[in-house]
Amino acid sequence: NIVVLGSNGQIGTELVTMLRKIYGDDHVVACDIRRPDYDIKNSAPFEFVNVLDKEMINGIFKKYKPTQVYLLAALLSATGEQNPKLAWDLNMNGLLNVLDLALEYKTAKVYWPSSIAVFGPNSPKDNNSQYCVMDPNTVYGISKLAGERWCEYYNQKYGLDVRSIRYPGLISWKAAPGGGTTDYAIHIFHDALKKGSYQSFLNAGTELPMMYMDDAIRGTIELMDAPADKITVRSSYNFGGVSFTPEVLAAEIRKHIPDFTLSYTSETDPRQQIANSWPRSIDDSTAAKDWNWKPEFDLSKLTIDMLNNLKK
Ligand code: VAH
Repeated sequence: NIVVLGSNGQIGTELVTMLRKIYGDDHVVACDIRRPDYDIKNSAPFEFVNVLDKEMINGIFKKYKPTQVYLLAALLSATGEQNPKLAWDLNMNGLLNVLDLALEYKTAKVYWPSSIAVFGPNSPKDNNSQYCVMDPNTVYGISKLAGERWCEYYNQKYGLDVRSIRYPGLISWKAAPGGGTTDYAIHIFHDALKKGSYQSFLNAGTELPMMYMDDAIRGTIELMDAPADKITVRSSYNFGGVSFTPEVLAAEIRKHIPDFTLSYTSETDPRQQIANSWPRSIDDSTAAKDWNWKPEFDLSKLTIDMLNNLKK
């Protein structure tokens, strides 16, 4: 069995769908603190789980004896800044609960997502390598950097096969984003179709690494399927995707919606500070070397796919 904790999130929703395609509905247990209404009639296994409650997670490990566990539950960068203690508690203790139980139940593989948010104001701005200065100044980034250290520790000290990817901003249409700084790159598509215009909370020149969800999900599955001896990074793999600014994204949208207009919020949004602390681009050559990782969606392709699917 495969257990996905945080199955209702932007990533979890699509990861559960993909895992069920591969392993069969009944072998993938979706777990979250609430069940999405579209899912209620679904007969595939769902469990109410709060990852802060170690006893609840223990019950899931005991009941399903999972061979793989994906821990996706977290507060993201923007929401995390509104609730720093809960963000630290959920992101950190949720991970430690799962790492401990995975050891106890001898779970074969654990997956935990990190983020480019582990980089901070003094990190390089371009083509960041796996190992460089990392001084994250959001609770989310701090918890992801600390979490990476714990994942590597449990691998090296106890032999736990835990794997991780530093996702860029993820763009998708199936599930709503969860309070991130990069969510403008999702809202812009909805508004472009609905209103023909969008007001961005990040300013025109804010270049950030992004990735289409299809690539992120495929990369996650490829990493989890890679032979253990190919994995040379036990903190978290850089993923680069495609870097662009709101201005560049708007120009791409205009190729399909010619009179689309982009404006900017007048007062500075707290998410601008967060975005300013992150790099413009990431070097993911280690993932390319270790398991031939290669993203497929460039800006043009992801724009077409988003508009086509949101138009339906
Ligand atoms: C966020 N979407 O904005 C997430 C992600 C790199 C950004 O970690 O917080």
